[in-house]
Amino acid sequence: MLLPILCFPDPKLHKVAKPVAVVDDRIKTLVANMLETMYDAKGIGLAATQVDVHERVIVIDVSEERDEPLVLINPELVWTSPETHLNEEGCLSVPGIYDGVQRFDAVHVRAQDLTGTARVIEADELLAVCIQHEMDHLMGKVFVEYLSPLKRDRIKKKMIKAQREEAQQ
Ligand code: K2U
Ligand code: ZN
Repeated sequence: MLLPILCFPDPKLHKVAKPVAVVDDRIKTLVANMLETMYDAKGIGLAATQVDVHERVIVIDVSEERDEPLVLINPELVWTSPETHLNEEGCLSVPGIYDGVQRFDAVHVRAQDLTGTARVIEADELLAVCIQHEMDHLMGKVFVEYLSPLKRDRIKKKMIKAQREEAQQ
């Protein structure tokens, strides 16, 4: 089922997610709902924090065909490249806002999959950017926090205005 996505500046987006103790049916249902929600929202990634579940679960699909879902449970960065680059980012929790964020070019992430088996994923390009963006969400961080306070305040006002208008319709 589709899950509502929290919108910045909702304070719940800043909660720190807790590790998943057991990859059980509840987590499997959560992952299925997160994937459905991500595909419906045309996103290439979604963190549990964004659907107001504060546990360390991320779903990603950067494939062209939108048919290669990646599930990261209790992800942890085990290696980051020395090189970083600036990348234009968007966020399903900050609709309509795109701006540059500095990210590692490549990362290695250790995470459990839906069977609970841990493995290391070596990522570069868009997948590396997406993983870093989603892992920030689990730490309660939204990409607009990397921007200047001036830009961030402008975005906050814009989002509040948009949400107010939406409520009035
Ligand atoms: O809100 C989210 O976490 C989904 C993000 C994931 C993402 C952000 C920046 C860069 C890569 C991934 C996006 O809203 S998904 C939308 C999107 C689609 C293609 C390219 C960039 C962003
Ligand atoms: Zn996001």
